[in-house]
Amino acid sequence: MGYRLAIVGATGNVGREILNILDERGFPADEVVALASRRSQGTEVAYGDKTLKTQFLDTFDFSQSDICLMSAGGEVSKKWSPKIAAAGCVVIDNSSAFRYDPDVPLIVPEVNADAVAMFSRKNIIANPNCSTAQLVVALKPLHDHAKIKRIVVSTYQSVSGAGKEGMDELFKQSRAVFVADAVEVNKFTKRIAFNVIPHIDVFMEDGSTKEEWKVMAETKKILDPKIKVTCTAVRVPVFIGHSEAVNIEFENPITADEARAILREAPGCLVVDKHEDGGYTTPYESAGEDATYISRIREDQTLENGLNIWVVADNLRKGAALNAVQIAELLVNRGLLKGKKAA
Ligand code: 11C
Repeated sequence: MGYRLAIVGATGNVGREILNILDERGFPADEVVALASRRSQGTEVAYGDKTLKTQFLDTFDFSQSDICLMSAGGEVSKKWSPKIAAAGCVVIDNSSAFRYDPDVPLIVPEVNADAVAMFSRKNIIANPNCSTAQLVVALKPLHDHAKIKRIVVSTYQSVSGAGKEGMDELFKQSRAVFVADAVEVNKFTKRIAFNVIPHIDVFMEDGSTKEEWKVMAETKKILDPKIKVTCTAVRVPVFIGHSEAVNIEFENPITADEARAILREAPGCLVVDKHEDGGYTTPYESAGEDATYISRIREDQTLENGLNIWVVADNLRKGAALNAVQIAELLVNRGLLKGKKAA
């Protein structure tokens, strides 16, 4: 028995990765349809050893689909997700359009799988921001053990978080620097090649950026509203893989050795933490991998119960496509799609 899937935004960074992951994990799909805007209609995308020709989103009949994996940006989601959901197709939405809606579950399966049950209120499930997904995978087992009071997060986010245009800009600017050409700035606010930019998404009234706000709001919604979160989000000249330096203050005592042992057993986590040259994970090594890597686990001597950790993951996979596919698997494994259009 399989399911009918529609992938909206199939030609983008995340859409292509969703198709790869569905194939890699052998998702039980009887049909996978790639959908895109009129501009990308007809573009071919790979799904395992098959090639799918993208169809036009606006004329597709979603009443025949079981799950729509939506990754075409907030505006497309706002317009289309409620219509698709009303046609009886469950939407797994990768944009921020519905994440903060109390009637929409925001799911990271390793952390709050049970919250998926409320999806039927709107037939929409939200996928978190990439920097939040990897963060909560690492925090959840530590929170269960020693109760987190406050976290201070600094992110080091790759350019693929800003889509293919972000990757193209880093590539073109790096080449321009090497051939002593003029460096053009289009996608980011300043040159990203051989630089870092402390600004992701729009500015909020209090001086923080929307990306920083998302990390705070989403961590609270997924993990625990009582945790205090402060974040500085920075774009770095890395193609794939977000990194985070996280300072954690706990209610109860926890040693670095205990944290290491807990994280070694935790779902989705992979501890690489040797106190020697190269005994940690960098974003380059995380690209193409599913795990959330945790390194540099150490006690913070300036706090009563404090730890520092370094968290790295492939932002296109755990931060987006993989998490979305894991949500689809959750729906299937819990029998939540039964009685719909399963063939
Ligand atoms: C970035 N985290 O790296 C962003 C991309 O809310 O899903 C994902 C934005 C989002 O630019």
